[in-house]
Amino acid sequence: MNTPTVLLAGFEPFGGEQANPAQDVVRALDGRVIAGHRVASRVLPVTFAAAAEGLSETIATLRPSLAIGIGQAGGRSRISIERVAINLIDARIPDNAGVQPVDAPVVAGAPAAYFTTLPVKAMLAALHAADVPAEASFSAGSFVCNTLFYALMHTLAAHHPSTRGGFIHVPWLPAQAVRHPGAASMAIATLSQGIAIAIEAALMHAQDLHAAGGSTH
Ligand code: PCA
Repeated sequence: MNTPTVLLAGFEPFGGEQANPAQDVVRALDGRVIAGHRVASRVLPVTFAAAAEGLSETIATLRPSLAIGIGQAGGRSRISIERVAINLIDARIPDNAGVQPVDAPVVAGAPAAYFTTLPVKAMLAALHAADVPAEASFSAGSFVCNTLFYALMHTLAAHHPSTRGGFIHVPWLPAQAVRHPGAASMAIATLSQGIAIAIEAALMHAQDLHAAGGSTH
């Protein structure tokens, strides 16, 4: 029998940056076996047109147990597990193809939002137990990451209800934060360890923990 799979999709650099921690971390974990599942990584272009292209085919081929997108959220200080994907694009900057949609849907006529199907609280507990800074987030923004997250959850809901999916935003790398005084960063070793722990916790918890969370933002 084939080893079950976890699909991990991370983005190329964008917005004038030379690196993207999301690209580095998915490459670092490609092929890694976590809780009996092999990680299959993909690096995605930061464009509205292509980010979700081929997503349904990849999922139909790999039939992953989990599908997780990873993106850079410059300025955030912790690994941020996203809870909600919204059906809205409102681009603060142009994407890597120079396209900057304003107030457009990701999928016309589709639901306003989807919740992640990852066990967020269990993943946070595992990360904190390993001393990795992590938080839950209620907004993945309205740029390309949210578009991928929404397209992923829409595809899973329609065609692959047994595959759980979600999105994780990550801080800048230290080399990027050098040019952003005052901004937090996370070293690639901590980030790789953290994403591996998050995947393991998701695989080990079919049900999420009942633990208080929430925030004022
Ligand atoms: N972060 C961007 C898009 C690509 C990435 O890594 C975002 O948060 O939308």
